[in-house]
Amino acid sequence: MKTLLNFVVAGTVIALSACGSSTNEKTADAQASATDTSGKGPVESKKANSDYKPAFAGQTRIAGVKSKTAYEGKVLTEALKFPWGITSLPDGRLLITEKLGTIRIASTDGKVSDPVTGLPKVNAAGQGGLLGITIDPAFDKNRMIYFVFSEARPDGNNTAVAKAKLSVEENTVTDVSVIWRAIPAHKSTLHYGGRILFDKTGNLVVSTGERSDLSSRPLAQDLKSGLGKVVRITTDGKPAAGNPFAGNADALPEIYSYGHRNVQGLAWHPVTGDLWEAEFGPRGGDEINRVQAGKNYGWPTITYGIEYSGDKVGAAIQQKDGLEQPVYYWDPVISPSGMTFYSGDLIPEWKNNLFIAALSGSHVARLVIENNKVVGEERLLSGEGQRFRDITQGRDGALYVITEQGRLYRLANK
Ligand SMILES: [Ca+2]
Repeated sequence: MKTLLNFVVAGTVIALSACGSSTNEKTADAQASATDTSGKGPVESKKANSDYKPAFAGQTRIAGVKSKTAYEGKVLTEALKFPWGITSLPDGRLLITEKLGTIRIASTDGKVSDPVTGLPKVNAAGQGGLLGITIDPAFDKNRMIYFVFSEARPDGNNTAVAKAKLSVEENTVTDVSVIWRAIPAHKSTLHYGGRILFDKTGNLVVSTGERSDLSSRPLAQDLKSGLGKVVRITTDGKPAAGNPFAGNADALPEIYSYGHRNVQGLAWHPVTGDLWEAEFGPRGGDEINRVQAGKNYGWPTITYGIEYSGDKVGAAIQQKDGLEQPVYYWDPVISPSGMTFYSGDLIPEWKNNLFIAALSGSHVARLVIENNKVVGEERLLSGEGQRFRDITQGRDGALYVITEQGRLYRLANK
């Protein structure tokens, strides 16, 4: 543990590279923006790991953009311990998971609660632990929360989803039940996926990973496995109605999309209603995808990355009929974890942009998106030296970002 964590700097204001005064833009249209994307080089200047060519112009290293609005990232607290997932409570406070198996509630002025008790035991080895979290749309009435965690099983570990009721006093949870598990369990502590969101129909979408090993990697393509998938389930963990493989005896009916490597980012586009995801590639293959029901996102058959050893992945192909191309990819990687679209009013020029918490990239990526394509990229908070783990839009229209080192930032206009 870092002694730095004991040094609380609540209220510290960190001025960022904001330029100029507030923009005069009144609104940012759904699929169009006033962002100037002309004549600027990409934000990435490092050499790529591979010489693979993108499938279309702009699929990687798009033109850089710079926010015109003066913004700042304010450190609200440094008292969190390896936070992993963040979501808003109805009153605007923030519900935050910590990897080692705790949940805390933070106020937007940086006060952090004691850990909530009663949670199931998590297997926090490697990349595991207590992961993504969301609240019930009717939380005000039922106080139900839903979370993903890595669970030790007799025959290995798996990604599991549980629900529980947060006590009125907010110090404990009751009625805990595990509602879904990604089968099969596997003896690995890597690639659990772990995000969870409600969809408009009141069902849950959950992301998993393929557990990293060469032996489990092909299960991303196996429709009888929950590994390397996005699944859509009811709040009781049953397959949701209308899923693409319903009635197919050769597929798990909870599967929504497949061929994923390790999905730690899920977000709804505020205008189109589409589900978007971010997944970790190998060396040089991080991706953003627009998730459509029943589609195959290619891993490990196609990828823009190479093995960490420098070897090629499989047959070293990047494009194949029937396999979806990523909307965008990074080489070198940024390690995209949690993400959210911005739909707030505080910074109109950010409306409908995608914000991604990057771990190894040590920044928050801002992607300007038009017609389902990335047209501009900016790196925010890149001078902070933090590994960014998750980001959510608060009820006040600001972005709240957590870092592996334990910080909670409020990212908004000055
Ligand atoms: Ca892919």
